[in-house]
Amino acid sequence: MDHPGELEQNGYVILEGVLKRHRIDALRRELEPHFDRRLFGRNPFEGRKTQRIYGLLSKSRLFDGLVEHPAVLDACEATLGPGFLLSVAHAILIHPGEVAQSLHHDDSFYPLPRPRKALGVSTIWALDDFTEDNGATRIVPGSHHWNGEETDESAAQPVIMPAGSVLIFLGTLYHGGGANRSTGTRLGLTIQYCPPWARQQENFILGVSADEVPDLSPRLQELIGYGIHPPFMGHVDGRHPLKALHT
Ligand SMILES: O=C(O)CCC(=O)C(=O)O
Repeated sequence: MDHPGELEQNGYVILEGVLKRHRIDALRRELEPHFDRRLFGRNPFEGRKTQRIYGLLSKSRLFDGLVEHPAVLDACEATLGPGFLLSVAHAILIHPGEVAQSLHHDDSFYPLPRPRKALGVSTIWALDDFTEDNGATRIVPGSHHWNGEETDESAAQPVIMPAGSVLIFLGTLYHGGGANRSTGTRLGLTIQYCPPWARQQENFILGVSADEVPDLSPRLQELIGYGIHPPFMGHVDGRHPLKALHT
């Protein structure tokens, strides 16, 4: 499948069977103690019946492989160009009774008029089966071309996909969490990327402890911000940030 071409044309692509059962279970186990804190969304956008675990890279190294998944990185490179950055990585557990989240696009905080090129690539990794009833992400195919003044709720479709799938979509595509009318929870991870010159949503330099940075792969170090976007964006006192970290 030509993912970048499909992504550009439809605004999204769904890859099934990317994670095997044992890996899904391991990821779920890492999140359990954090969900046990029973912290819920603080506003309708986060979801009053939704739990979010932010800062995944500061909680476990098991998420690194998802952030660096080659199919996702290829899609990012095609859309955002070389040197793109990780913008945010968090988990979303939608509980029964949650209402649908409002439709939005993830690169909306870059205040540039639409229609325009995407200034982000987002992913939603399904760690549960996403069904019509349990809060599957809703997307509006083709809405990456919208001019930003219309949001047609009736055009939204649920992304039905088995656990282990990943939905990849452009930062310009309208989408939102679904209402959970089932009796179980729906677990997904959202991992998002931005162009190399844009501000990341998460501050990884503070979020990932400096002691842990050497444990990350060189690619992941670069993705979270330990790199230079030519000619000199990201320097520390005129030097590469990794040199500054090691002295
Ligand atoms: O959880 C989902 O399915 C989507 C959530 C989302 O789009 C968001 O919180 O920005």
